Amino acid sequence: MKTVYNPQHAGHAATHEFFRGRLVPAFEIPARADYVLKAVQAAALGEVLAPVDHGLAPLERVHAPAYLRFLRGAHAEWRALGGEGDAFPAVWPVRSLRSDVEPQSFAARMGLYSMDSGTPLTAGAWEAAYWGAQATLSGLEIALGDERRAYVLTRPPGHHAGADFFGGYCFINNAAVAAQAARDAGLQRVAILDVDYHHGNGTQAIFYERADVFYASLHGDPQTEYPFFLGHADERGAGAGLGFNANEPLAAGSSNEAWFAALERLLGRLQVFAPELLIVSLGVDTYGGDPISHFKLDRPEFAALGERLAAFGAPRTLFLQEGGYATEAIGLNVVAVLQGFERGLGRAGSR
Ligand code: OKP
Ligand code: ZN
Repeated sequence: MKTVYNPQHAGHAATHEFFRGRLVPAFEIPARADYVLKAVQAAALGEVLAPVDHGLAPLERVHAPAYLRFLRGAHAEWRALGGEGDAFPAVWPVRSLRSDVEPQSFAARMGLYSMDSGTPLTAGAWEAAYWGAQATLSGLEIALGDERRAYVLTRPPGHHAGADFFGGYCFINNAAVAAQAARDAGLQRVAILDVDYHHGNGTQAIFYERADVFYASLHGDPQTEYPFFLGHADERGAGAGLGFNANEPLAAGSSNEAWFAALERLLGRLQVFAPELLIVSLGVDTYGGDPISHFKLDRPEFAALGERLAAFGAPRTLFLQEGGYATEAIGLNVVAVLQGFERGLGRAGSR
């Protein structure tokens, strides 16, 4: 399987994030991608390619142009105001406050365009996220071609980013950009399977009222797990999209048996949908050793996930890197999924 690697990720290097009222060392750090790249190369998974620039237009198909404009200039605005280091929001337009007027104040716009204070907006965040989306679009082209599959190695992740807000370490929603670009390229049915520990609230929201992109996720129950305010089982889509969203929230600490049973339920739904492209939001923070998550998967389970996704038999599959914070293990965990997938394909091919 070919990998598209986003080298601009390294410029997005937060030192700290807010956690329980204090600044703690950041979890979403450049070393994450460095370890995955090493593991991909050590396993000889396949060619590692650089992203091709597709411009802003495919990002604007998913994100509000005003949000993208804000994001591109945000860190410079913060510096101009005397802000030091990474930028953080401090005020949000919650219920009863207006979010339909874009204020002049930078502090106010930081809040308008974000969902939490846990996402450091670094000097390199825009470049890293922009090129992450370009890597995603480049990976999509490979998956839509003769290769039929690709892996996009990028950070920051994307699935919490909404049409007009950042949060949960995410700025540009790569899965949504890929799904929309695939639709624009003529595919009729696209499925996004989100196996990250956290519910992909941004991806769900972007496609919630659409029947052409099915969002399916299994994740830590939002009653106790981030992002807290979305990801419940009763969220099934709305309007034309009713029936095209599926959530499987699992209690923190759930067993691997429970996790795979939930995966089967989602794959059953997706089998009926019969997507022409399966996009996998591949977070490996479901790992037992993850410092911020509470599932128990390990190498054999990641390999089994990859094999199961090959057996699912989507005509085309695009793997996108999302979370995973046990830095030294995430390369091995990701490669276990991708090698499992390749093994599974080999088996299907020999049938
Ligand atoms: C992003 B992705 C831990 C706080 C957690 C948000 C977690 C975002 C996870 N100190 N803050 O889904 O892996
Ligand atoms: Zn996650």
